[in-house]
Order: sequence, then C-alpha cells, then structure tokens
Amino acid sequence: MIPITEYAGRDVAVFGLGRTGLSAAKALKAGGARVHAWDDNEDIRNKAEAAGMTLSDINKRDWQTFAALVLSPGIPYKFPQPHRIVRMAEMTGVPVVGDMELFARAVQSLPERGRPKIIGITGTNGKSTTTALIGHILKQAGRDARIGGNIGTGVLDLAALHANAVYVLELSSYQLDLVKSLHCDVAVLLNMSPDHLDRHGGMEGYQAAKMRIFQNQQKGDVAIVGFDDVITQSIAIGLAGHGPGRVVHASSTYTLGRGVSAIDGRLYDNQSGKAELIGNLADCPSLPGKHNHQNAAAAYAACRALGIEQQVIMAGLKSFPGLPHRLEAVGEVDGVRFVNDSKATNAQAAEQALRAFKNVYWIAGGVPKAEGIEPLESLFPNVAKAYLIGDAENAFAATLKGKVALQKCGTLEKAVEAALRDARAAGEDDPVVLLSPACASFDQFHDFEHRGDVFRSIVQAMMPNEIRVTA
Ligand code: UMA
Repeated sequence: MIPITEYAGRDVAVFGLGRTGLSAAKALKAGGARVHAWDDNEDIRNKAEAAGMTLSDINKRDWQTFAALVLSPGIPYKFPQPHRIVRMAEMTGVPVVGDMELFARAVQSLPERGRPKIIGITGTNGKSTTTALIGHILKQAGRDARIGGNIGTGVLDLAALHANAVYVLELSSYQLDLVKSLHCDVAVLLNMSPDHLDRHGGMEGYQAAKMRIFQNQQKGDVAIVGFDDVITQSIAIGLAGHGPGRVVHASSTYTLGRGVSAIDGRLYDNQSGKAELIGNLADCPSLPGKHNHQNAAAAYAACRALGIEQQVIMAGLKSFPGLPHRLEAVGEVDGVRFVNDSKATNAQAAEQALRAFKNVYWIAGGVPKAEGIEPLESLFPNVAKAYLIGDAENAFAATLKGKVALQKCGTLEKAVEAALRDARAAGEDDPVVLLSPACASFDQFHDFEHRGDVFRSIVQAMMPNEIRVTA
C-alpha cells in the first residue's frame, strides 16, 4: 500500500467503495487522515463495513470540514451530469481528486532522486494488454515493476514508493479526468476512437481527457503515440511541435521515419534513423493480430525508453502469457471452441475478435455505445449466427436483420446454450462461440471482468471434469 500523508489530521470524504474507494480510504487512513467513506449502494456499504471500513454518511456531514473529496472514476464527474456528491463538493469549495492524483502528489512530494519512474498507458483499446506487456517485460528484465490502475488494481494498493521501482499504470479517460499532477516519465497513447462519450460530453472532452497523460511531461521524458488512426496521427504530429520531450510513433501499418513499426509481424526499431529488425512477432503466441502488433511496438518503445536491451524486450514479448478476457480461450465442448473477449466493450475492440475467426457464433450486447455494431458490417460474413443479450438486443437486431441470422436471448446463460446447440448441429469446421459484446456490461454485470468470469464459469460447467481449466 502507498500511504497518503497529505491529509494527515484532516477530514477527507471518500465516495464510491469499489476497488478505488477501498484502497484510497485505507491509504488515507494509513497516512493519518480521518476518512469519511460512503457509497450509494447499501450492499457495497455493508461489504465495506464487513471488511473493516468505518462508514460515515457524507450526505449528512458538514462539508466545510472536508479537505478533499476522493471520487471513484466510475462516478459521473462532469457528464452526463455531475453526481449529487460532486455538486455538494463544488458548492462548498471542496477539491475533487481521484486516487491517481493522490498517488501523483505523493510521488511529487519526494526528493527528485527518490522518485520512482512512471509509465502511463492510455488509448481506447489495447491499454490493458500493453500495460501488462510492459510490466511483464520489465519484470523479466529484473526491474521492480508494479502494475496497476484501470487494469484492476487500485494504484494506492501497489507496493510503497521506492526510487528504483517502475509504476506501470493503465489510465482510463475517467481516471485522467481526475488528475492534475501526474507526471509520466513515459506516456503511451495507443489509439483513439469514440468511446465513453456520454461521460466526457462528446469526442472533444474524451480527447482532452486522454491528452492529460502528456500534461506534465518535461525534457528527457518520452511520449509514445500510435500512428494507426487519424486522431492519434494528428496528436503525434501536434506533440512533435510543442514537445514534452521525445515523441516516438508506434505503428503496425506504417514504416516510420523515427519510431517503432511492426510490419507484417516484423518488429523494426527506426528510432536511430535507420531501420533495425528486432524480431518476428509471429514468435509471440499471446500477441496475435495487427492490433497486438501495435501494442507490442508501443511496449517495445516504452521499455527501450527505460534502457532495456532490445533482445531482452524481444524475449519478454515472446514469453508474455496474455490476459484474461481478451481473446481468451476458455474451453472446448464437442469440438466447439469458446473464446472470452468480454473486454471488447465497443465495436472497434470487437472487430479484432471477429477478424480472428471465420465460423463465429457471436454473443453480443449489453449497454450499447453510440456507434452500435454498424462499423462491423464488413465482418458479418464471418458470423454464422448472433446471440443478443442485454439492453442492446433490439438495436443490434435491427442492424443485423437480413444480414446475419440472429436470436434475442436476454441473458448470457441462454445465449451460451443456444450458441452451443447451433454450433454443434451445424457440424462445420472449427466453430467458435465468441463472447465479444461490443458493449459495456453494466446492465447485467458489475464490469467486463465479471461478465467474462460468468461466461467462463458457464462454459466450464459444460465441460467434462477432467479437462476443466482455471483462469
Ligand atoms: N457508485 C456510487 N454512486 C454512483 C455510481 C457508483 O456510489 O452513482 C459506487 C458503486 O456502488 C461502487 C463504486 O462506486 O461501489 C464503483 O466505483 P467505480 O465504478 O469507479 O469502480 P472501482 O471498483 O473503483 O473500479 C475502478 C475502475 N472502474 C471504472 O472506472 C468504471 C476499474 O476499471 C479499475 O480497474 C479500478 O477502479 C482500479 O483502478 C474497470 C473499468 O471498467 C476495469 N474501467 C472502464 C473501462 O476500462 O472501460 C473505464
């Protein structure tokens, strides 16, 4: 844990008692603050209390006494409208911060030579894989890497600050909205397409949140920017002009003048101005597909920025075990493969999965994003039948009608059953039941991990005992 001493002896409101809130409350308490922890959800409050947290209903407290409000990233901050608690903080002049900001200030409070390195990773898709990949390579290289943030571990739950440590942090746009002081020695922006627009008041707000990853970079720091979509291309070019430090482009599409490229799976380091072939990503079983090749290029650049040897990085790329919920093979029943891609919360992420297989029994749905599944139309020929769940059922059915056979299933359980029945009956080659929802999960699950875990359990319950695996 990273104790937060900034508020020692003062009262701090912590709102939201999920992973962020619980870890922030513990870290603040350990640093000597008087913590007032609360959550709208009674079950969550009861669980927090059972875990040793003292609750304090901040709706009824005198807000003049609070030195800060620590807000969880999933709670609406500015859009679609600020949560009632955020309005209370604004009305009483109480600063609103996130756990990342607390972490950033704790780092800044150390003497310069005592500060750990920070690698921040953001982007619409691929940020968890890239974060885990960078962490894996650094650990393989013998570095004290600590992996956290949006990837699942609250940053303040990571091991205490130490000069030789490297914090590898996945940063969501929600988390970036709540930081001011974060200084990333290496900042990675992978790609950008519309996502979470309701929470940022539109694309401009979403992009502004993502750009905060670069905001405190200085000379000597490195900004790694994807070059495979038009938005990040223009950001990369713009950053070069008023540069935070060195800008490195990462691409799996273009051979770059000064950057890192993965072309047809071959990884080239062009940073010195001449192309050096580093290795072949075909030798990296957990990094299939063009999108993963860009992740690998960005991870390579990040690790090079910290001075890791080229071939040590290549060895790390090869030994990377992959992540759950991203094209994760969860089992096989009667020759039907089941793949958990629950992390695909938008169409662009689902595109990678639909491209990867040919005979797909596709489970999709949940809380739809603005673009729906229309951008996936060119991949509909890969889909044998679609099984729709959650809030998106009717909208997705309307998009698929006349193009792909479909069934409205309501729940994930019913969708898995129906998909297995049809895939077995069709008797075609290598059928894949793919959960790649192109939707957020919040209508039926706590988050995408919960959705993926439920899918894995349903599949494993259908498998013969002797071949069940655990994630
Ligand atoms: N809550 C309220 N009132 C509200 C809304 C929520 O009290 O109006 C409470 C809920 O009852 C719940 C808590 O707030 O107890 C949840 O807070 P949270 O949604 O911020 O969730 P955490 O458990 O703190 O997890 C967060 C990230 N979740 C979100 O941003 C939605 C996790 O990312 C992250 O791993 C974790 O912090 C640790 O840093 C998950 C995610 O889905 C994986 N992220 C989104 C994504 O990747 O698309 C951004």
